[in-house]
Order: sequence, then structure tokens, then C-alpha cells
Amino acid sequence: MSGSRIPEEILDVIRAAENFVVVTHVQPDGDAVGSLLAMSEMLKDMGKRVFAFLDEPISHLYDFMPGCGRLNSDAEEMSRFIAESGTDICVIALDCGEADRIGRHRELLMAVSPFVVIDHHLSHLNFGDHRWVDPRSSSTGEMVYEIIEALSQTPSYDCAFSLYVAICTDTGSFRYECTGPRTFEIAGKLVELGVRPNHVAGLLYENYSPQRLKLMQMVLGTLELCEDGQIACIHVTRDMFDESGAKVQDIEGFIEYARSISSVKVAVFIKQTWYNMVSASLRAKGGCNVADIAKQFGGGGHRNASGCKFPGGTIESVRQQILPAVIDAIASGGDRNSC
Ligand SMILES: [Mn+2]
Repeated sequence: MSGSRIPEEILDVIRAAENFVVVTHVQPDGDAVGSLLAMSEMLKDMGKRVFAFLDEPISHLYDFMPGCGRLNSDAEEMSRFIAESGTDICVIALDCGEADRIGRHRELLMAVSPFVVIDHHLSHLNFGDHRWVDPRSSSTGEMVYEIIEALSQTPSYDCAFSLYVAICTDTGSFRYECTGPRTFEIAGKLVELGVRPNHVAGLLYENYSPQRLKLMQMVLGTLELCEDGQIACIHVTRDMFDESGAKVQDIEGFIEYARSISSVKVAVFIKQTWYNMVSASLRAKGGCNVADIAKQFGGGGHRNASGCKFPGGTIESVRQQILPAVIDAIASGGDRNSC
């Protein structure tokens, strides 16, 4: 099923403005990078001036994306672009569940008006001037496609490619719950525009370093099951990164292996990415709402995928905090209705 309607004022703002800064969340995933590139591409094709800002240089997992050379992480340059644009400027934040996720330059960006927010996180905390938040959408990429269509634009090949990557990654290759008929309809249109699914799949899933597999071997070696196999817990330590030679971004997708065990309802991945920073990712199967669990620890996300941070924590201290909350959530069954 397709999601909620796009607020008309968002389409009006996009039609009217000449200058745009497009941003997404920190530690950007495929949906974030793909949506950012696709939106920037469409605006450029409409003849607008676009500054596509990424808080940090793009992850090596996504540096194959067409147009990623146009991403700019220079905040001073962005500041100049905003100043030069005067009052004719609009910021579009994509896939950000809350203002904090914009990153270090949040204040500079949020001083700009109009500030448009397009997001699909269930735990979304409202911010900005105009919002379209649709937790039933499979991905922000799907929402960007709807905007392109509502504006009667035709995506270029690069734009279609970016949207396909966004949708493919955020749906776990069309497997997750929010994958609906509209998701396939849009994917079909992107394929008609020239995107080759096998080509994208090769770049996304058969393009890894041996170091990533070495790290995966170590992380899967930490697997522990508890509560009769309903919870799977894995972890990574800073030392494992150093020993394997893998990069922090290489852990993307590891948690899916913990979730793949048939008895598992919630998979927990505790990550010591730096010596003073531990975070946890949660993935659910079935009725358990892990966005609610993450919220208890100041995090957020989707019903089936969420995360939270524990600055200064240790793997063990985080495990001791999180496991009781997961056990409670499984016992209460969770909210089965929302996606
Ligand atoms: Mn997303």
C-alpha cells in the first residue's frame, strides 16, 4: 500500500526555491546516501542550484554510487552557499528521525527557512518547518520517488540508480515488512529507466574486502543465545577492528546473521566502535517493537530496526542494561499493527 499524501506545501516550496541544501543523517546508510543523491539530482535537473552535504566523507561501501563525487563535506563552503543564496534558499533533510541526527552542523542548517523534512522513521521527533513523515514507506528513497512523480519529473539514470540503492538497502533487498506493492511498482519503474538489479546487487553485496570477512568471522564467534534462543547477542570490540584491518562501516549487515536464526525474535549487536563509545543495534522479527526498546536508552528507529548509544559504556555494562529491556519487550508481545 502506498503511504500518506505528500503535503502540497512541500511541493510548492520545491517548485519555488532556486537554491537548495540537501542533507541526511550521520553514519549514512544506503537509503540516506541514495535519497540524498536522488533528490540532489532531481533538483539539478529542474535547473536549481544544489549543495549536497554529507557530514563525513562517504563510506567505502557506497562510493560506487553515481554522482557521489558531487557530495560535499565542507561546512565552510556550505555556509558560503547559504549566505550567497540570501532569502531564496531551502534545506531538505532526508531520512532523519530527529534533528540531532543531522550532525555537527545542525544549528547552521536549522537557521535556514524553509526547512523541509522527509522521513519514514516510526520514532520520528518532529522538527523543521514542513514535514512529510510516513512510517509506512519502505524507505526515504520511495518517498523521494513519490515527490519526483508528483512534480512531474522523470528521474535520470543516475537518479533512478540512487533511488534503487536506497529502496533495495532499506528493504533488505525487498524482504522487510514495509515492502509493499508500491515498492515493487517503483522498483519496476526504476528498472525501466535502465537500472539493472543484478548490477546493483553485485556492487552492494559482492564487493567486500577480505578484512570485512575476517571481522565477520570474529564477530560471529561472539554469538550467544538466551531466553530459549529468542534473543541472539553478538558484539564487536575496537581490538577486533584493529586485528582484522576492517573499517567501522564494514559491520553493516552483520546483525542480519544473528536475526537469521529461526528461533530468534530479537537480535542485539553491541558495538565498541571507539574505545570510549559503545552503541547497540536491535533487529526484530515478528511482533516486537525494538524502536520502543531503543527509546528507553535515548535512541530510536523503526519497529524492526533501531539503535542507541552508550557513551563511556562497556560491552558488558550495555548487555546488562539492554537484555532485561529486550526480555520485557518479548514478554509483552509488542505492537503488531504499525509498520
Ligand atoms: Mn531509511
